[in-house]
Amino acid sequence: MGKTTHYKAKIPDRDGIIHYTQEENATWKLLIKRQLKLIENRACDEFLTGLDQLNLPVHYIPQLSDIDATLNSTTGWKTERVPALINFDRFFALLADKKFPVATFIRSREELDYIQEPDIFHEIFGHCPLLTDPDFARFTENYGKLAMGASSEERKYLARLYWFTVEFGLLDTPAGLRIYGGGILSSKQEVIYATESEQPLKAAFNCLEVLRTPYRIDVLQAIYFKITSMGDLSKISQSNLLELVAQAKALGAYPSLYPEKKTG
Ligand code: HBI
Ligand code: FE
Repeated sequence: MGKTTHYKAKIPDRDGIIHYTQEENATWKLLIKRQLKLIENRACDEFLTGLDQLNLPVHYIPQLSDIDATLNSTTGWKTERVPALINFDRFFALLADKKFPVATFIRSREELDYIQEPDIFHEIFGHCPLLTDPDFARFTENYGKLAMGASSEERKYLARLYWFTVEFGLLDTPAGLRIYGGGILSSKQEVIYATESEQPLKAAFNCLEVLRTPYRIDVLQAIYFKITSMGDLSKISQSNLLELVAQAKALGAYPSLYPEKKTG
């Protein structure tokens, strides 16, 4: 990992405060006001509860310490300021230590609708609300602990598990399909596409299937996997994942569902 970014990480002053420009705060305001409307009746209850608890500001980019206060009081998690995408070793070690990496830059207006790398809006709005949920938090921590000790070959498979849950997971509820994946919840286009388009496949979550399914990071997803409760995630992380990875490896990956070769 550790792909170079063209964004510049924002560094805190000696009091730990990150100073954002008016333009950067206005970008946050544009993004959060738009996303709050889009996720109505589409985000899962656990996400909405976490969003309420975080009580994110609308007019300016929050300080990580504000986010940490809520995460700490709910699940003992905290954020970890990072410059941008970080490599697998550091990423998994942070999750194992109940620390979620948050890049401190925010996307430019040119990339308002879609940014390939995770900026502060994706990480805070997309991921932090669910880190207040005990099941989701436990899954993420267990996932980090497991992936820390995994080989680079095994990590290729485990990245798919992260991708189809934490990033692009769907929840089948009695009230209908809801979103819990942060990659969807922070995306203007994908919130509607994932819940209303007939185009993507929406399969019941099956860990072995997920581990065999390649993905692409730069397009709308061709397939989503649906769990039926956040408790499913805890069970997944307590199953013998490395055994399933070995089975997935022996069975081989499914053909890519995308036209080109770039898959995860
Ligand atoms: N780094 N900062 C940051 N944020 C992420 O979400 C992230 C990362 N590095 C690796 C990574 N995600 C993915 O490869 C996961 O699928 C493992
Ligand atoms: Fe993410």
